[in-house]
Amino acid sequence: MRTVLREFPPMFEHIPPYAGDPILSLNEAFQKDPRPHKVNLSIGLYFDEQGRIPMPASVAEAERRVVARAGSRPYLPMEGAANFRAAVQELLFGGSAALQEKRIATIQGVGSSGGLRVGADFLRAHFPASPIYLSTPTWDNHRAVFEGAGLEVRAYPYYDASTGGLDFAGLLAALEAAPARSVVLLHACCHNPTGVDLSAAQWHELAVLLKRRELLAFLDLAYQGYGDGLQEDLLGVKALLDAGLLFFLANSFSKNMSVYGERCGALSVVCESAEAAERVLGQLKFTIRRNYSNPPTHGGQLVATVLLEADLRAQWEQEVTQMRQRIQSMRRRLHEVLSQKLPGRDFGYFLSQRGMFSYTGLSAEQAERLKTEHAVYILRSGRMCVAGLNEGNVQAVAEAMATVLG
Ligand code: KET
Repeated sequence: MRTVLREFPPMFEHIPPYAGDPILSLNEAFQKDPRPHKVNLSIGLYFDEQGRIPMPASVAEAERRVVARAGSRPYLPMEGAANFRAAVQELLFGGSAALQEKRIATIQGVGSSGGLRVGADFLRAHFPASPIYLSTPTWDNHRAVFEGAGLEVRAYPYYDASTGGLDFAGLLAALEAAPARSVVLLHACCHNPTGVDLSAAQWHELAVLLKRRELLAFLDLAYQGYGDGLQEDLLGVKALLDAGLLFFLANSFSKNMSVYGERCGALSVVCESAEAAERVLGQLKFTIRRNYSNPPTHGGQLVATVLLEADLRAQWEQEVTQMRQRIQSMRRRLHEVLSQKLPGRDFGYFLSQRGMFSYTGLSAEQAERLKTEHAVYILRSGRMCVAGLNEGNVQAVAEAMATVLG
């Protein structure tokens, strides 16, 4: 008979508990809330009019085609599937000189989070003295990803609470003072959490500054199509390309194809020459190999099929338009009810902010009251996912907001 010893030499006593992630923890709390009328406006997920996470018809059909064609499953190359990478380059950089001249290194990521992390590891290794500047505020995980990779994280002003708009002068002043070769993280469109974006003229002015000050931009494009359109939302990318800048771009298909759990995204680096792009790609592969070796197959093939097969591409573009327009109509409904309930207050920011999120201006206490008294979940920062609203809940949510604001 073997006796099992129940006395273990302590090994993990020093491991601290995990405080949790502000977005994911709130989403988990929502799942456990038994109240039937609860509304989830916490995490950045697009819900349809019925409150479901949609399966776009284009993606469903792509999946049928992918499964029908699927055979053996060898490892993908470290940099991902060639068709996926080419399709992503065409979507993001189609028609540009950089693409024609083969100056762009693109790897398939594990969501855009994976692309951000691979880029962060690359920067840590090859730009060890460069700090990274993040907007105030930004997606919480930006700090975590870049700090986690060992980069020094600094901040630049972005949101002006007094206007609900952009502090462009503050942004320019901070970047003007940043040391050459600093990295600047920019939301390519639909800024998370504020919904406040740069205009075309502001992108242009920023690009000139980045170039003059020799700063390295790192764009995060997680909401392509949710602002003004798939092409229109590349305004910032195009401004940087036109200015002849070299930059990083992490992009995601989580939201615009509703493939969150498949972890689909990419990282692209625009370089000065085809030869430099080869070397950069090589070092990105090295980073991937020592992290997770190579990406998974399935999600990337869904994305590639939607992007490359003309019928599915056209259908997807329509589906993205519908998602965007539904969010915009929810913005108008929210604005309408709040303006009725609290006359004299200006809720115009709900209309001018773009993408999935609005920065409601609610305090952490007011957000807490929304949750405990009304079963409406928004982040403590006051960020609301407008894409969680529908005709069935928007009136109640707006009234609840008016109550806690009033
Ligand atoms: N960048 C930004 C700006 C972003 O908001 C998210 C996700 C990501 C990257 C990650 O995307 P992915 O491709 O799935 O790795 N944001 C939502 C979900 C989350 O926090 O993970 C959110 O802000 O709610």
